[in-house]
Amino acid sequence: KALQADLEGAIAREELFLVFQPFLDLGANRITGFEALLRWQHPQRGLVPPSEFIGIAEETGLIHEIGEWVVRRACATLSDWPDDIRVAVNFSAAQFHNTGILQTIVQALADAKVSPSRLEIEITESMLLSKYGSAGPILNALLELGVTVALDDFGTGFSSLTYLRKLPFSRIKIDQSFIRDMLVQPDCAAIVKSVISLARDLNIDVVAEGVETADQLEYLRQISCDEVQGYLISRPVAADAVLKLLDTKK
Ligand code: G
Ligand code: G
Ligand code: MN
Ligand code: NA
Repeated sequence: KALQADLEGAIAREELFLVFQPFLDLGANRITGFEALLRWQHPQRGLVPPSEFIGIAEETGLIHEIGEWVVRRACATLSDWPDDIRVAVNFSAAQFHNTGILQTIVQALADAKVSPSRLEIEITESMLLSKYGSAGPILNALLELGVTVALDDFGTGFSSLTYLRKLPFSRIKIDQSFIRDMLVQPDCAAIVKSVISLARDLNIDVVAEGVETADQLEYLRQISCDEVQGYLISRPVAADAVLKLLDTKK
């Protein structure tokens, strides 16, 4: 309850900020973009992780105001980066309940003067299942503008392959639990390999999440995974460290 009251004023008090975690393209061996991850610097509690406040934001409806802030900040930050770098933003199902989200995204892109093709929206499987039936039309309108959509945490939801037919996803992000176990559980490696092969046939790129070891990276390279993300490449970094990271990893 206290946290909820505090969250209401968090934007105005400028306590929210974004950190950015890179995607590394294994073929080109270069960083192709960054996922924006929300952080809350609470004056007393310190850094509050999204797992502790996104749920509250969704229940109270604050997610609309917060989500608008996130997309505007992500686009504004993106405008300082090279043109061939994208930004990926996480969305909650609840945000698509508000049809104003479409106009918010369009305006954020226009104000930042960045091409829609440089913005990616990350949604989860469970989102496509949810009662928020308005997600489909909004996502389709965004796709028409050139915004891309990634299916996040793939494998953790119901993982019906039907989802892959519902929307022209640009990317599938294989959940980090699979990457963690793939070198110790043969079944898990089989799943990762199959997802990559399926995605290739569907002309969808694959990102492996949560890559923490050089062995995992090498294996993913062998099985032709397109992109990787994880602490091995970089932890999420502050906005002002992004350009430095692009320089050092070039
Ligand atoms: O950064 P971290 O690993 O703590 O993120 C935890 C969870 O919070 C992830 O599932 C991520 O998708 C979610 N998350 C991070 N930033 C945002 C955001 O801006 N909006 C929404 N809706 N979820 C976010
Ligand atoms: O659900 P989503 O994939 O959006 O959440 C991403 C979360 O995973 C972020 O909170 C991020 O901090 C975390 N993360 C990113 N890379 C790694 C990693 O290599 N290992 C672990 N354990 N977590 C990671
Ligand atoms: Mn994500
Ligand atoms: Na994910």
